[in-house]
Amino acid sequence: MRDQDQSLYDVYKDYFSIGAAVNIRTIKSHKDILIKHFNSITAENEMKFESLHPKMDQYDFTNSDLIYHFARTNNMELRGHTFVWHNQTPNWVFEDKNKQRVSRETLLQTLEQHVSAVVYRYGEGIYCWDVVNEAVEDRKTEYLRDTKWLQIIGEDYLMKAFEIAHKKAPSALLFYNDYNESNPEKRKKIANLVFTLKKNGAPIHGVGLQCHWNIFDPSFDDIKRSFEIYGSLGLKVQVTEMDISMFEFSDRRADLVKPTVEMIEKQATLYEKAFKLFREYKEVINGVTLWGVADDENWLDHFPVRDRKNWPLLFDENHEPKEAFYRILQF
Ligand code: HAH
Repeated sequence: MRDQDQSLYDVYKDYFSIGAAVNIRTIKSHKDILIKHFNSITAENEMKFESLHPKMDQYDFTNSDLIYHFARTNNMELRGHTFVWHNQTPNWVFEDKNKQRVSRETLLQTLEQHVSAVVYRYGEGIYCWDVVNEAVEDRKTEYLRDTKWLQIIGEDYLMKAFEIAHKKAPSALLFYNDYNESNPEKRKKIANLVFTLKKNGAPIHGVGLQCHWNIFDPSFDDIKRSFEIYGSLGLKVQVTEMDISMFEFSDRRADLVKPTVEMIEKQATLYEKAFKLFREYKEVINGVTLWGVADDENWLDHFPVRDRKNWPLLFDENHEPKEAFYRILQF
């Protein structure tokens, strides 16, 4: 029988690394849990385009350096998140000084310079990158999300992004990353996208499945089928941003003070079943990352309902292990 004195990443050492999203506060406030239980980290925001490169002629590595040094000091893997995304990317990337849309060549050049500067700074200290994040449209009738990257560069922007990333970071593992990955319609599009990229010779090494789930959705059958599909593409698979919200996505209730016993049990059961499934896919899965450390600080406290508390992670508000933690530790 395992107990909380055991390290989560140590228990999983023959399977995959165990990661957490961190920020400049949690590398201090959650340091003890991170060092004991996690051997990989991802910067929640600090390595996004707007954080690293707020103005054309200005890079800011202050916060990303703190995260990089935390990983190095504690011998942890560091995932890079993210180069090409429709969010948290400053306007100057897409518009010139006169507010005119830049050309395809200019945007590709901007991306190349950005990737080059970031890789020059961190080199092999970042072992993999989410090269493109969330390029697939959620609406059933459309395929690629209508973004400025797509509008300005055209449909080959993903291929170009992977080529640039590979040219500048030849030893990094390169991922396509997305959410709603277990929704049958979207999953078909994501699998098709990465399969086509690979078939066309893109230097893509893996697919990142965000796995932002809740205790009602997706169904475990859909999750299982998704791993069968993604696991058969001939690429590495990573779970990149896992959490299990207590609320269905469209549920806007904001009156819950603490989760019920049933909610905690449902969450623990889903974490348990999911990690059992991940272990079965250990040949293709080379990393599982949670999108946070403990329930006292997590992005779902603000999203999609402002100021609504949520409890999606493995450790509680007092940094104590939750039922879900014990279930994934004991197998
Ligand atoms: C993710 N989007 C992003 O990849 C990550 O960078 C951010 O910090 C948080 C979540 C997920 C997402 C979602 O679950 C629902 C709607 C839009 C985006």
